[in-house]
Formats: sequence, structure tokens, C-alpha cells
Amino acid sequence: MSRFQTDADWLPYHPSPSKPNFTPPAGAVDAHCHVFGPGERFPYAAERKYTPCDAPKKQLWSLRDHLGFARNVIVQATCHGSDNRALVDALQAARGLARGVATVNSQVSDDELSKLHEQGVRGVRFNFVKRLVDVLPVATLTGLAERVKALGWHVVIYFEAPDLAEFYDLFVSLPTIVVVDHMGRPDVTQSVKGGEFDRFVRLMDENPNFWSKVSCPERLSKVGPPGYSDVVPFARRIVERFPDRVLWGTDWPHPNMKTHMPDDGLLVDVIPRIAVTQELQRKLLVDNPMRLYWTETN
Ligand code: 0GY
Repeated sequence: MSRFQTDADWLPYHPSPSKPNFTPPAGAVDAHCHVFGPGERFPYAAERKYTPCDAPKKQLWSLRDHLGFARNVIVQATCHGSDNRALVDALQAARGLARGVATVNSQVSDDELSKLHEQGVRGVRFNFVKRLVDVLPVATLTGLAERVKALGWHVVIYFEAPDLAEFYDLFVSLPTIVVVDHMGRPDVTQSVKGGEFDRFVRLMDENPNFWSKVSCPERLSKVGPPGYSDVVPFARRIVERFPDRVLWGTDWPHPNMKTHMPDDGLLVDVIPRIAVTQELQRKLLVDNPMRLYWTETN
């Protein structure tokens, strides 16, 4: 029995995802997923805003193999704060088949950053979603970005569309590659062209150091599974306009889903509808993530 009580409304990850109809290209990377705990070994952070059910690395490897992927990029989730031990444990167990995006605070030493690099971390995540974190001061974020730039890392940012205007100047001042989670969480009930989403497309147009994850239809969709059809035009627009700056991930184990827990096989079947040629699929799933995370083995 864990000493952590999972939130009463927490939805556990899908116990038996279907086999997707779409076969990912050889070497495909799931570039956005998490590990949670197990809490007994890797305690959840005191400052967390939610307590998930454990989602350990072994389950992630089973999912990777079942879905036809070869590698993972594991992103530190807010429930672990800036304690990256569960992430590092998974990276070490993956024997080169996983890379990480960590969360660090301003007290992190250069030695700790170098060690994280050796352990497979290639980026830091700055989270601006107010229900998930207490946002760090701008000066702290800018200072951290400069320090990780020296390691050749990038910055992953997570925000919701209505907050883009507030953080815009900070985002474009970041000196590294900047990877945006889930297309900046657009409101998919709005028009894919001419509306609020244009601001995000402009951000990508005007800043060639910006990349986007075209992930999380399950979070953005109002129509839901099996097709998540309302999200498809948004992701397709980004993939076709920025084919060399897009990544895709499952988002397993799908934290904070309140209405349904997705079948990961169905999420994979969205890929050929947002990347409609084999070339786009190869860039999205292999070439781009390999260029960003596995430079030294290319
Ligand atoms: C995601 C989305 C969410 C959570 C986190 O780090 C996290 O806690 O990223 C969310 O609640 O929208 O990408 O995992």
C-alpha cells in the first residue's frame, strides 16, 4: 500500500490499448511521455498539484513495443517537481533508447547539469500552466535557459492558448531551440485559420528556433475518440507548414484526463491523418526527434 493517496478522480492509464492500424516507420520516437513513481521509491513532490497513480518505466517500455515505437523522450511531470530521480532511473534502464527533459530550479549546480547530460537529459521544461505549477520568475527562467544553452540543450514550454500573449516576449527571448507542448493548446472549436491559432502559427513562422509537438488530441478534442477529428486540421496545418520542426508523443500516462482515458492505439492511428505522406511521417517520428535528442548517434 503506497503512502501516497491517488486523487479520487484520477483516471488510470488504459490497461490494454489496441494495436494500431498504422505502423510507425522503423526507429520511431514517442517524444512526449512521462513516468510517475513508483511513489514508494521516487516520492511525489511536496509542492505537487495532483497525486497520480504510479506509472513506472516497465509499463512505458511495454507500451512502446506494443505500439511499434523504438525510443522515448520522457518529460519530467510536475508531480515530481524538480526531483528528477524517477526520470533518470528510467533513462538509465533504457540503455540509450530514451532521452529526458528535466525540471530544474535556479539552485541547480553546473555539476548537476553535466551529470544530467551524461544520464541522457537534453532539455529543461518550463511550465506556465497555472493549474499545474507556481510559475517561476522571468529572471530565473532566462538565467536557466542561458545555462542549458551551454550544454546544447533546448527548452520545452507548456502553456495554454489564452496565456500566449502574456508570455510572448519571454518565449521569443529564449536563446535555445524552444519546443512547444501540444501546439500551445489551441481551442479547437475556433477556426483553424484566421483565428487565435494564427498567433501560434505566426510565432512559429517568425521564430525558426521554435518547434511544436503535435500531440494530445485527447486533451484538445471536444468530439473525442475514436477519431479526434476536430484536432486533426490543427495538427495537420502545423505538420505541413513546419515539417522539420514537429514532434509527436503519446503523452502516456495522460495525467489529469477527467472525461476519458484514451486508448493509445487510437492515438497512433491519428498520425497518418496529420502527417499524410510517408515523408512527413518519417520526419515527424524519426528524423526530427533523432536530430534533437540523439545527435551524437546520428
Ligand atoms: C502533459 C499534460 C499535463 C500535465 C503535465 O507535468 C505535468 O504535470 O504536463 C496536463 O495536466 O495538461 O503534457 O502531461
